[in-house]
Amino acid sequence: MKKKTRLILALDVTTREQALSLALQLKDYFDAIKIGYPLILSAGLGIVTEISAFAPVIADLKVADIPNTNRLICQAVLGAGAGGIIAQAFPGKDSLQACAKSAAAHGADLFVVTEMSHPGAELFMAPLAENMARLAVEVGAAGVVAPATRPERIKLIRSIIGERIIISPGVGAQGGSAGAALEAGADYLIVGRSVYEAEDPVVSAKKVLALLPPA
Ligand code: OMP
Repeated sequence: MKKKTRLILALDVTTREQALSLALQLKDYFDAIKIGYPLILSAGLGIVTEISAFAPVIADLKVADIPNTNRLICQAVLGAGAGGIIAQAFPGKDSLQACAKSAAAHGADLFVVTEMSHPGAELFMAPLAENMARLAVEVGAAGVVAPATRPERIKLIRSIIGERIIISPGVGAQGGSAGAALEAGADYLIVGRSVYEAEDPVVSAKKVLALLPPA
């Protein structure tokens, strides 16, 4: 994933047609397109292959199983063409290592969730976020996911992971500020509904871009 716009599109739509139309219109405004359960379960794994043909795809499957199952999940989606995968750290080091190994075998990037962006994440995830970040470093992940809704947490995670990549959801629909997240240390912002649900998604993407502070 080359850093140009610093934006990642969360493509959480549920038909192949809508996904392809949005991806084609928006690909130049985003450095990658994130595809997760809503789209893959509706349109099939083939959508990963189709979109990967013209844009880098991050598979947001928040992989969180035993090592062997993690390996099978990663193989399926990375084999379909995704260049990145998001996994959870809480199942432990062996589980995360299985994802790291599979990512390395495919030349793909592993991103590890530290603490999620929604309010409920404060209960169980926030107290453990630093451990999750340390585990991401230990397994050699390319980067982590950290919340734009809590920029002070991005700063903390940055102090743990050094130069690794931070991708940060929660801008727009969840109320987070793009400028604050970038200033706190995020490398990329993940943006979904505020763009793909807009009356004109291209205009909305351009607006988000125009409001970003200089790189
Ligand atoms: P919007 O809230 O519509 O901009 O979308 C945010 C996207 O980021 C969705 O695809 C979420 O599933 C994802 N996400 C979060 O919102 N919070 C997190 O903590 C982690 C993710 C993620 O891993 O991408």
